[in-house]
Amino acid sequence: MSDEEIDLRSLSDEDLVKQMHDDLYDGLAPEIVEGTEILLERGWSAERTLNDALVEGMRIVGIDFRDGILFVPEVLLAANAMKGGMEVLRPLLSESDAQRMGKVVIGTVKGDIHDIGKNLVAMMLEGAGFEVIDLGINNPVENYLAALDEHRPEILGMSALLTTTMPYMKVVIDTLEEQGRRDDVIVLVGGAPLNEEFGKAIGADAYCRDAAVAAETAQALVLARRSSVAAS
Ligand code: B1M
Repeated sequence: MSDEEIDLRSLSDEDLVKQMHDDLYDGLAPEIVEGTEILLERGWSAERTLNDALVEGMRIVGIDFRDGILFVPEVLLAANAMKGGMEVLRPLLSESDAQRMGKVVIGTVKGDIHDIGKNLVAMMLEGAGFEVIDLGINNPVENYLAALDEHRPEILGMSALLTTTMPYMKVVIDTLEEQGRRDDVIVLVGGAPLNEEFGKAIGADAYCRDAAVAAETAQALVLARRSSVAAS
């Protein structure tokens, strides 16, 4: 039976998830959308669907990309399929009963065009009660500064997926320091090549391992800042 003929609804949960990994690998967006919808209909949470079906599928793509088995055009198709699934999950991940927490300006740094993880973080922050201003990809420091002036957010979030672009986060933080504006905003950083130590070394307020941690950290740091202002 060819892939086109597989009836996704006839598969068990386990086989459907495996099939979705294959479909993501093959960049089949309509199948990923359908698979995502089926898992939700079967009672899977948005988080489980995201992690087990989509993020895990993209992890497999990443391994073969690294090993030279997949190339940029194929990975772009996989990314497009992943985004299709994320759009199905978006209303669930960003729906919020939480109190309004404030604003976040977020963007991928200069030289870097990866945006899937950043988009997920933006969705989860919305779900945590933040208004999110998404600057997109490839942002020079000027973009961040202009957005801070325009929106006066509580939080600045930066994403980088390349070891060659992650040092640019320090350029942004150093510029804030030089301009005497560093204390105006909580700076959160994330992306696959980063770690806790790097976050500390560049002077960020926190490194966030994933989108859920980013949302929790953003809430915790905003609440802590509010209570310290109230106490002073
Ligand atoms: Co790129 N790429 N890529 N790529 N790509 C990686 C990152 C790589 C690890 C692949 C590999 O070799 N295994 C490798 C980087 C190696 C390195 O520097 N260490 C790499 C490379 C080398 C490249 C190119 C240089 C390839 C080339 O042209 N020769 C090129 C660079 C382009 C550029 O940016 N200038 C390139 C291009 C691309 C595509 C355009 C084809 C595509 C991007 C499409 C898009 O994003 N719209 C792509 C993809 C898809 C990947 C992989 C396969 C998947 C990334 C992804 O979306 N992951 C990736 C391999 C991998 O990471 N396994 C790879 C899923 C996503 C949910 O996870 O982004 O980690 P992630 O986000 C997580 C956390 O990191 C965190 O939360 C997210 C959700 O839980 N997080 C944050 C992320 N940002 C945050 C911000 C925060 C907080 C948390 O702010 C507060």
